[in-house]
Amino acid sequence: MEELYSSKQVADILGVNESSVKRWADSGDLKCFKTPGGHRKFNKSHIYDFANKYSYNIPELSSLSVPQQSEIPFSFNGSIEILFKKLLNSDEKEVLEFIYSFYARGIPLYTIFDDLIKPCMTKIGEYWFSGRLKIDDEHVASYNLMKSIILLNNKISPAIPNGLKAVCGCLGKENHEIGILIMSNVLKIEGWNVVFLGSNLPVESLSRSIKIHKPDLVCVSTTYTTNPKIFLKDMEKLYETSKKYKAKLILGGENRINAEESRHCDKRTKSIKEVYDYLNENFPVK
Ligand code: B12
Repeated sequence: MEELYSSKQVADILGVNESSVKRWADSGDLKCFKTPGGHRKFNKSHIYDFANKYSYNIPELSSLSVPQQSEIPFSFNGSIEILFKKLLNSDEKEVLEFIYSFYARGIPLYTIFDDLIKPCMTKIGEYWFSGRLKIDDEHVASYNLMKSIILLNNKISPAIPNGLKAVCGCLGKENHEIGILIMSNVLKIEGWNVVFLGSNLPVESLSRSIKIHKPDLVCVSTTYTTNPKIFLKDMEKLYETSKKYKAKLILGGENRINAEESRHCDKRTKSIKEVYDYLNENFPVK
């Protein structure tokens, strides 16, 4: 009997996220069969045709074993250094081409955001802190990055709308908005309807947005807090509002406040990879 592969298995073979496989299958780029229950199933020629057309380097598929995603994580080697220079010395189009080149080679978006962009910006922060970069350099880099992240969404065709809605923003006096921009773009690519509120939001405004839009998911990003007590109080209020409107609340970002922060949300994470896993579990694609 012909061996058929699930979306998850094909994702492991190609080294991409399962939702990308479902999106390509739905757009017809990756051929598949549908079971009577609506599940996508792939045979070897579906997978080989797609891999050849889009230059994915995949192992030979033996009939007995389905290869799992490589144990060895992808390494960006000198790419962080190259991106660092591009962010400071070139424009958003060059930055976009550079970032996109990894996506085109099949590197998952979450890996690009967590393991290339985030460490590169950390390096910019270290250079600023030690005086090797000035504030204007940091601003050039931040805006080049933000513009390229927005442009990236135009290059990646989003999944068919999944009927889910998210509200994304930063609480209080938070100016760091790149994390939440990334999060909202990831959701859009996954087919979500996203209300993007940006930085510096009073808790009342975020709560108001929840009441108006009645989202399934609320995402908040935190990097720097002038007053942790106020921040925690705001998170507590926001969590109450989210629960009242039956939305899940995710708090992301590098800020280390204290152990209490994870009590006022459904998920506390510092990575995009983790959020994919959380979304797959809590909002499975039909
Ligand atoms: C760019 C930058 C700025 C820019 C921000 C521009 C903008 N529009 O966003 C500007 C110039 C405004 C700025 C201002 C300040 N900054 Co600043 N800034 C940075 C820098 C260099 C990069 C931050 C960044 O964008 N990183 C890249 C993103 C992608 O990373 P990320 O946010 O962590 O997001 C990742 C994950 O955390 C996660 N994630 C994030 N959010 C979310 C949300 C959800 C829902 C999920 C699931 C995941 C998720 O996904 C992302 C991908 O992995 C950092 C350096 C660093 N180490 O981070 C300093 C840094 C954060 N800044 C710092 C400081 C001190 C400041 C200022 C106080 C400086 C000043 N004296 O004015 C102000 C604070 C302003 C304020 N009230 O917020 C310090 C903070 C130290 C601390 N924690 O106490 C840092 C660490 C620099 C340093 N080395 O000292 N900054």
